[in-house]
Amino acid sequence: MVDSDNNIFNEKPIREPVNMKILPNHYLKQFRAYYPKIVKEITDGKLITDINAVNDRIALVMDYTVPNGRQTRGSIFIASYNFITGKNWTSEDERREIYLLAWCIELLTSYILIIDDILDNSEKRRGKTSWFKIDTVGLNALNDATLIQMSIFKLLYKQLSNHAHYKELVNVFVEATLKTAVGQLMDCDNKNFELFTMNRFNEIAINKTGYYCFYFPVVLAMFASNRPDLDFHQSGLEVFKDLGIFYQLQNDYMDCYVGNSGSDIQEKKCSWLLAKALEKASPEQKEILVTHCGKWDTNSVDNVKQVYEELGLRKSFSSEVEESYKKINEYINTNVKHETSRKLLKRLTQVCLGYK
Ligand code: DMA
Ligand code: MG
Ligand code: MG
Ligand code: MG
Repeated sequence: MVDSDNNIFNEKPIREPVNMKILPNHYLKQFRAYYPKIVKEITDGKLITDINAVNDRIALVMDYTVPNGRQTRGSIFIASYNFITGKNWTSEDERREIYLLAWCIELLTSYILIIDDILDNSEKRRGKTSWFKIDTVGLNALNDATLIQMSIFKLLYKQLSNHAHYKELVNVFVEATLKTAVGQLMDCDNKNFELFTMNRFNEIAINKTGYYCFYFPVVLAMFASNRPDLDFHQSGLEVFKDLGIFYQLQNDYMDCYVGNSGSDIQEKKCSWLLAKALEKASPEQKEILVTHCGKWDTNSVDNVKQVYEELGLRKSFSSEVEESYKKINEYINTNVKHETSRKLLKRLTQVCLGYK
Protein backbone atom coordinates (compact mmCIF):
# COMPACT_ATOMS: atom_id res chain seq x y z
CA MET A 1 0.00 0.00 0.00
CA VAL A 2 1.40 3.39 -0.98
CA ASP A 3 0.95 6.58 0.99
CA SER A 4 -0.26 9.05 -1.62
CA ASP A 5 1.21 12.08 0.21
CA ASN A 6 4.62 10.55 0.03
CA ASN A 7 4.35 8.81 -3.26
CA ILE A 8 7.60 7.28 -4.47
CA PHE A 9 5.97 6.83 -7.87
CA ASN A 10 5.88 10.58 -8.38
CA GLU A 11 9.66 10.69 -8.58
CA LYS A 12 11.00 11.65 -11.96
CA PRO A 13 12.00 8.74 -14.20
CA ILE A 14 15.67 8.37 -15.05
CA ARG A 15 14.73 9.42 -18.53
CA GLU A 16 11.59 11.43 -19.32
CA PRO A 17 9.22 9.97 -21.90
CA VAL A 18 9.73 11.72 -25.21
CA ASN A 19 7.50 14.52 -26.40
CA MET A 20 7.79 13.95 -30.10
CA LYS A 21 8.12 16.98 -32.33
CA ILE A 22 9.00 16.45 -35.94
CA LEU A 23 7.45 19.36 -37.82
CA PRO A 24 8.82 22.94 -37.85
CA ASN A 25 6.48 25.37 -36.12
CA HIS A 26 5.38 27.36 -39.15
CA TYR A 27 4.17 24.22 -40.89
CA LEU A 28 2.40 23.07 -37.74
CA LYS A 29 0.64 26.44 -37.50
CA GLN A 30 -0.49 26.32 -41.12
CA PHE A 31 -1.64 22.74 -40.71
CA ARG A 32 -3.68 23.59 -37.61
CA ALA A 33 -5.17 26.66 -39.28
CA TYR A 34 -6.55 24.39 -41.99
CA TYR A 35 -8.80 22.49 -39.58
CA PRO A 36 -11.96 24.68 -39.90
CA LYS A 37 -11.92 24.12 -43.68
CA ILE A 38 -12.06 20.36 -43.09
CA VAL A 39 -15.02 20.65 -40.71
CA LYS A 40 -16.80 22.87 -43.21
CA GLU A 41 -16.14 20.47 -46.06
CA ILE A 42 -17.54 17.53 -44.12
CA THR A 43 -20.58 19.33 -42.73
CA ASP A 44 -21.55 21.67 -45.57
CA GLY A 45 -24.56 19.57 -46.46
CA LYS A 46 -23.07 18.10 -49.62
CA LEU A 47 -20.57 15.48 -48.50
CA ILE A 48 -22.64 13.30 -46.17
CA THR A 49 -26.18 14.56 -45.68
CA ASP A 50 -28.20 17.76 -45.95
CA ILE A 51 -29.86 17.18 -42.57
CA ASN A 52 -28.72 20.13 -40.45
CA ALA A 53 -29.01 18.40 -37.08
CA VAL A 54 -26.73 15.58 -38.26
CA ASN A 55 -24.13 17.98 -39.60
CA ASP A 56 -24.24 19.92 -36.33
CA ARG A 57 -23.64 16.68 -34.44
CA ILE A 58 -20.68 15.74 -36.66
CA ALA A 59 -19.14 19.20 -36.14
CA LEU A 60 -19.63 18.82 -32.38
CA VAL A 61 -17.97 15.40 -32.27
CA MET A 62 -15.12 16.64 -34.43
CA ASP A 63 -14.50 19.77 -32.38
CA TYR A 64 -14.44 17.72 -29.19
CA THR A 65 -12.26 14.86 -30.41
CA VAL A 66 -10.11 16.00 -33.34
CA PRO A 67 -8.13 19.25 -32.96
CA ASN A 68 -6.92 19.18 -29.36
CA GLY A 69 -4.28 16.47 -29.71
CA ARG A 70 -0.66 17.04 -30.60
CA GLN A 71 -1.24 16.07 -34.25
CA THR A 72 1.78 13.78 -34.10
CA ARG A 73 0.71 11.47 -36.90
CA GLY A 74 -0.43 14.28 -39.20
CA SER A 75 2.90 15.97 -38.49
CA ILE A 76 4.89 12.83 -39.32
CA PHE A 77 3.04 12.71 -42.63
CA ILE A 78 3.77 16.35 -43.52
CA ALA A 79 7.39 16.10 -42.39
CA SER A 80 7.83 12.90 -44.43
CA TYR A 81 6.26 14.51 -47.49
CA ASN A 82 8.61 17.50 -47.17
CA PHE A 83 11.57 15.22 -46.66
CA ILE A 84 10.74 13.13 -49.72
CA THR A 85 9.97 16.03 -52.07
CA GLY A 86 12.77 18.18 -50.66
CA LYS A 87 11.15 21.41 -51.75
CA ASN A 88 8.96 24.19 -50.54
CA TRP A 89 5.40 23.77 -51.62
CA THR A 90 4.80 25.37 -54.93
CA SER A 91 1.07 25.55 -55.38
CA GLU A 92 -2.05 26.16 -53.35
CA ASP A 93 -3.43 22.87 -54.74
CA GLU A 94 -0.50 20.95 -53.32
CA ARG A 95 -0.92 22.61 -49.92
CA ARG A 96 -4.64 21.82 -49.89
CA GLU A 97 -3.98 18.19 -50.78
CA ILE A 98 -1.33 17.67 -48.11
CA TYR A 99 -3.26 19.35 -45.29
CA LEU A 100 -6.39 17.46 -46.29
CA LEU A 101 -4.53 14.14 -46.05
CA ALA A 102 -2.92 15.18 -42.77
CA TRP A 103 -6.34 16.00 -41.28
CA CYS A 104 -7.71 12.72 -42.61
CA ILE A 105 -4.95 11.02 -40.60
CA GLU A 106 -6.09 12.96 -37.54
CA LEU A 107 -9.71 11.97 -38.22
CA LEU A 108 -8.69 8.33 -38.31
CA THR A 109 -6.78 8.85 -35.08
CA SER A 110 -9.89 10.32 -33.43
CA TYR A 111 -11.99 7.43 -34.65
CA ILE A 112 -9.46 4.95 -33.20
CA LEU A 113 -9.26 6.83 -29.88
CA ILE A 114 -13.04 7.15 -29.40
CA ILE A 115 -13.30 3.37 -29.78
CA ASP A 116 -10.18 2.75 -27.68
CA ASP A 117 -11.61 4.67 -24.74
CA ILE A 118 -14.75 2.55 -24.85
CA LEU A 119 -12.67 -0.64 -25.00
CA ASP A 120 -10.45 0.51 -22.11
CA ASN A 121 -13.21 2.15 -20.09
CA SER A 122 -10.99 5.25 -19.92
CA GLU A 123 -12.18 8.37 -18.09
CA LYS A 124 -9.86 10.82 -19.81
CA ARG A 125 -8.56 11.55 -23.26
CA ARG A 126 -6.20 14.42 -24.03
CA GLY A 127 -6.92 15.99 -20.66
CA LYS A 128 -10.71 15.98 -21.09
CA THR A 129 -13.52 13.57 -20.29
CA SER A 130 -13.51 10.78 -22.89
CA TRP A 131 -16.25 11.35 -25.47
CA PHE A 132 -18.26 8.24 -24.49
CA LYS A 133 -17.99 9.11 -20.77
CA ILE A 134 -20.03 12.27 -21.29
CA ASP A 135 -23.46 11.47 -19.83
CA THR A 136 -25.42 12.52 -22.86
CA VAL A 137 -23.14 10.60 -25.26
CA GLY A 138 -22.52 7.10 -23.90
CA LEU A 139 -22.54 4.39 -26.56
CA ASN A 140 -23.86 6.84 -29.16
CA ALA A 141 -20.10 7.38 -29.44
CA LEU A 142 -19.96 4.24 -31.59
CA ASN A 143 -22.13 5.83 -34.26
CA ASP A 144 -20.22 9.12 -33.96
CA ALA A 145 -17.01 7.18 -34.56
CA THR A 146 -18.47 5.64 -37.74
CA LEU A 147 -19.45 9.08 -39.05
CA ILE A 148 -15.93 10.39 -38.47
CA GLN A 149 -14.29 7.33 -39.98
CA MET A 150 -16.42 7.28 -43.12
CA SER A 151 -16.09 11.04 -43.71
CA ILE A 152 -12.46 10.28 -44.49
CA PHE A 153 -13.32 8.14 -47.47
CA LYS A 154 -15.90 10.62 -48.75
CA LEU A 155 -13.29 13.39 -48.54
CA LEU A 156 -10.68 11.29 -50.33
CA TYR A 157 -13.16 10.42 -53.07
CA LYS A 158 -14.25 14.00 -53.53
CA GLN A 159 -10.83 15.61 -53.45
CA LEU A 160 -8.30 13.05 -54.56
CA SER A 161 -9.91 10.54 -56.90
CA ASN A 162 -7.78 11.90 -59.77
CA HIS A 163 -4.53 11.38 -57.87
CA ALA A 164 -2.20 8.93 -59.63
CA HIS A 165 -2.11 6.81 -56.45
CA TYR A 166 -5.69 7.28 -55.26
CA LYS A 167 -6.20 3.52 -54.94
CA GLU A 168 -3.07 3.12 -52.84
CA LEU A 169 -3.92 6.12 -50.66
CA VAL A 170 -7.32 4.64 -49.84
CA ASN A 171 -5.76 1.25 -49.24
CA VAL A 172 -3.27 2.67 -46.73
CA PHE A 173 -6.18 4.09 -44.69
CA VAL A 174 -7.93 0.71 -44.81
CA GLU A 175 -4.75 -1.15 -43.88
CA ALA A 176 -3.99 1.13 -40.93
CA THR A 177 -7.56 0.76 -39.63
CA LEU A 178 -7.55 -3.02 -39.92
CA LYS A 179 -4.12 -3.57 -38.38
CA THR A 180 -5.13 -1.38 -35.46
CA ALA A 181 -8.30 -3.42 -34.99
CA VAL A 182 -6.21 -6.62 -35.03
CA GLY A 183 -3.98 -5.15 -32.31
CA GLN A 184 -6.98 -3.95 -30.31
CA LEU A 185 -8.54 -7.38 -30.41
CA MET A 186 -5.38 -8.95 -29.02
CA ASP A 187 -5.09 -6.13 -26.49
CA CYS A 188 -8.56 -6.89 -25.14
CA ASP A 189 -8.02 -10.65 -25.01
CA ASN A 190 -6.55 -10.48 -21.53
CA LYS A 191 -8.10 -13.29 -19.56
CA ASN A 192 -5.14 -15.62 -19.48
CA PHE A 193 -2.11 -14.38 -17.56
CA GLU A 194 0.03 -17.15 -19.07
CA LEU A 195 -0.17 -15.32 -22.42
CA PHE A 196 1.40 -12.16 -21.01
CA THR A 197 4.94 -12.39 -22.38
CA MET A 198 7.20 -9.73 -23.83
CA ASN A 199 6.61 -11.35 -27.25
CA ARG A 200 2.90 -10.79 -26.88
CA PHE A 201 3.42 -7.19 -25.81
CA ASN A 202 5.55 -6.67 -28.94
CA GLU A 203 2.99 -8.32 -31.20
CA ILE A 204 0.16 -6.18 -29.81
CA ALA A 205 2.22 -2.96 -30.00
CA ILE A 206 3.25 -3.61 -33.61
CA ASN A 207 -0.38 -4.01 -34.66
CA LYS A 208 -2.21 -1.50 -32.50
CA THR A 209 0.45 1.23 -32.63
CA GLY A 210 3.21 0.55 -35.19
CA TYR A 211 0.96 0.62 -38.22
CA TYR A 212 -1.24 3.61 -37.58
CA CYS A 213 1.42 5.76 -35.91
CA PHE A 214 4.36 5.15 -38.25
CA TYR A 215 3.73 2.92 -41.26
CA PHE A 216 0.54 4.81 -42.06
CA PRO A 217 1.78 8.44 -42.23
CA VAL A 218 5.10 7.60 -43.90
CA VAL A 219 3.70 5.23 -46.53
CA LEU A 220 0.90 7.70 -47.19
CA ALA A 221 3.52 10.42 -47.79
CA MET A 222 5.31 8.08 -50.17
CA PHE A 223 2.18 7.63 -52.32
CA ALA A 224 1.05 11.25 -51.95
CA SER A 225 4.40 12.36 -53.39
CA ASN A 226 4.24 9.80 -56.23
CA ARG A 227 7.33 7.98 -55.00
CA PRO A 228 6.37 4.31 -54.58
CA ASP A 229 9.96 3.51 -55.59
CA LEU A 230 11.00 4.58 -52.09
CA ASP A 231 9.55 1.29 -51.00
CA PHE A 232 8.81 2.31 -47.39
CA HIS A 233 6.02 -0.24 -47.15
CA GLN A 234 8.66 -3.01 -47.54
CA SER A 235 12.00 -1.59 -46.47
CA GLY A 236 10.63 0.48 -43.59
CA LEU A 237 8.33 -2.16 -42.16
CA GLU A 238 10.70 -3.52 -39.50
CA VAL A 239 11.57 0.01 -38.43
CA PHE A 240 7.89 1.00 -38.13
CA LYS A 241 7.31 -2.11 -36.04
CA ASP A 242 10.19 -1.26 -33.70
CA LEU A 243 9.07 2.36 -33.41
CA GLY A 244 5.57 1.10 -32.58
CA ILE A 245 6.98 -1.07 -29.81
CA PHE A 246 8.96 1.82 -28.47
CA TYR A 247 6.06 4.27 -28.66
CA GLN A 248 3.78 1.83 -26.84
CA LEU A 249 6.44 1.20 -24.22
CA GLN A 250 6.39 4.93 -23.46
CA ASN A 251 2.60 5.06 -23.54
CA ASP A 252 2.43 2.21 -21.01
CA TYR A 253 5.00 3.89 -18.83
CA MET A 254 2.94 7.10 -18.80
CA ASP A 255 -0.29 5.23 -18.09
CA CYS A 256 1.28 4.11 -14.83
CA TYR A 257 3.51 7.00 -13.81
CA VAL A 258 2.28 10.21 -15.44
CA GLY A 259 -1.05 11.79 -14.49
CA ASN A 260 -3.56 9.78 -12.52
CA SER A 261 -6.06 8.49 -15.02
CA GLY A 262 -4.29 5.35 -16.21
CA SER A 263 -6.27 2.15 -16.58
CA ASP A 264 -3.80 -0.52 -17.76
CA ILE A 265 -3.45 -2.18 -14.34
CA GLN A 266 -7.18 -1.94 -13.64
CA GLU A 267 -8.08 -3.38 -17.07
CA LYS A 268 -5.35 -6.05 -16.79
CA LYS A 269 -3.61 -5.04 -20.01
CA CYS A 270 -0.53 -6.84 -21.29
CA SER A 271 1.44 -3.60 -20.91
CA TRP A 272 5.21 -3.38 -21.20
CA LEU A 273 5.41 -2.94 -17.42
CA LEU A 274 3.35 -6.03 -16.67
CA ALA A 275 5.09 -8.21 -19.27
CA LYS A 276 8.49 -7.10 -17.93
CA ALA A 277 7.38 -7.62 -14.33
CA LEU A 278 6.18 -11.15 -15.07
CA GLU A 279 9.58 -11.93 -16.62
CA LYS A 280 11.40 -10.84 -13.48
CA ALA A 281 8.97 -11.59 -10.65
CA SER A 282 9.56 -14.09 -7.85
CA PRO A 283 6.69 -16.55 -7.21
CA GLU A 284 5.48 -14.30 -4.34
CA GLN A 285 5.54 -11.18 -6.49
CA LYS A 286 3.80 -13.04 -9.30
CA GLU A 287 1.08 -14.01 -6.86
CA ILE A 288 0.52 -10.32 -5.99
CA LEU A 289 0.27 -9.45 -9.68
CA VAL A 290 -2.18 -12.28 -10.31
CA THR A 291 -4.32 -11.24 -7.36
CA HIS A 292 -4.39 -7.49 -7.96
CA CYS A 293 -4.24 -6.86 -11.72
CA GLY A 294 -7.69 -6.33 -13.21
CA LYS A 295 -9.15 -4.60 -10.14
CA TRP A 296 -10.14 -0.96 -9.87
CA ASP A 297 -9.64 -0.34 -6.12
CA THR A 298 -6.64 1.86 -5.32
CA ASN A 299 -5.23 -0.66 -2.88
CA SER A 300 -4.89 -3.27 -5.64
CA VAL A 301 -3.36 -0.75 -8.03
CA ASP A 302 -0.83 0.34 -5.40
CA ASN A 303 0.13 -3.26 -4.68
CA VAL A 304 0.90 -3.83 -8.36
CA LYS A 305 2.90 -0.58 -8.53
CA GLN A 306 4.84 -1.65 -5.47
CA VAL A 307 5.95 -4.83 -7.26
CA TYR A 308 6.95 -2.80 -10.33
CA GLU A 309 9.04 -0.62 -8.04
CA GLU A 310 10.71 -3.57 -6.31
CA LEU A 311 11.64 -4.91 -9.74
CA GLY A 312 13.23 -1.59 -10.78
CA LEU A 313 11.06 -1.18 -13.87
CA ARG A 314 11.56 2.55 -14.15
CA LYS A 315 15.29 1.96 -14.58
CA SER A 316 14.62 -0.79 -17.13
CA PHE A 317 12.60 1.77 -19.09
CA SER A 318 15.67 4.01 -19.48
CA SER A 319 17.97 1.24 -20.65
CA GLU A 320 15.30 -0.03 -23.04
CA VAL A 321 15.34 3.37 -24.81
CA GLU A 322 19.08 3.16 -25.42
CA GLU A 323 18.84 -0.42 -26.64
CA SER A 324 15.96 0.32 -29.01
CA TYR A 325 17.84 3.24 -30.50
CA LYS A 326 20.95 1.15 -31.20
CA LYS A 327 18.95 -1.74 -32.60
CA ILE A 328 16.80 0.36 -34.94
CA ASN A 329 19.80 2.28 -36.27
CA GLU A 330 21.79 -0.86 -36.95
CA TYR A 331 18.81 -2.27 -38.82
CA ILE A 332 18.43 0.87 -40.94
CA ASN A 333 22.15 1.01 -41.79
CA THR A 334 22.23 -2.61 -42.89
CA ASN A 335 18.90 -2.99 -44.64
CA VAL A 336 17.58 0.28 -46.02
CA LYS A 337 19.41 0.88 -49.28
CA HIS A 338 17.67 3.94 -50.70
CA GLU A 339 19.36 7.06 -49.36
CA THR A 340 16.21 9.21 -48.95
CA SER A 341 14.41 6.36 -47.18
CA ARG A 342 17.39 5.71 -44.93
CA LYS A 343 17.72 9.37 -43.94
CA LEU A 344 14.01 9.79 -43.25
CA LEU A 345 13.81 6.64 -41.14
CA LYS A 346 16.88 7.72 -39.16
CA ARG A 347 15.41 11.15 -38.54
CA LEU A 348 12.09 9.67 -37.46
CA THR A 349 13.88 7.31 -35.08
CA GLN A 350 15.88 10.17 -33.56
CA VAL A 351 12.79 12.29 -32.98
CA CYS A 352 10.73 9.42 -31.69
CA LEU A 353 13.37 8.30 -29.21
CA GLY A 354 14.23 11.81 -28.08
CA TYR A 355 17.66 12.25 -29.64
CA LYS A 356 18.61 15.61 -31.17
C1 DMA B 1 -2.69 2.43 -27.80
O1 DMA B 1 -3.32 1.73 -26.80
C2 DMA B 1 -3.24 2.00 -29.08
C3 DMA B 1 -4.36 2.47 -29.64
C4 DMA B 1 -4.89 1.82 -30.83
C5 DMA B 1 -5.11 3.66 -29.13
P1 DMA B 1 -3.70 2.42 -25.43
O2 DMA B 1 -5.08 2.02 -25.07
O3 DMA B 1 -2.64 2.15 -24.43
O4 DMA B 1 -3.69 3.97 -25.82
P2 DMA B 1 -4.02 5.15 -24.79
O5 DMA B 1 -3.04 5.02 -23.68
O6 DMA B 1 -3.83 6.39 -25.61
O7 DMA B 1 -5.43 4.95 -24.34
MG1 MG C 1 -6.53 3.27 -24.17
MG1 MG D 1 -6.31 0.50 -25.57
MG1 MG E 1 -2.04 3.46 -22.91
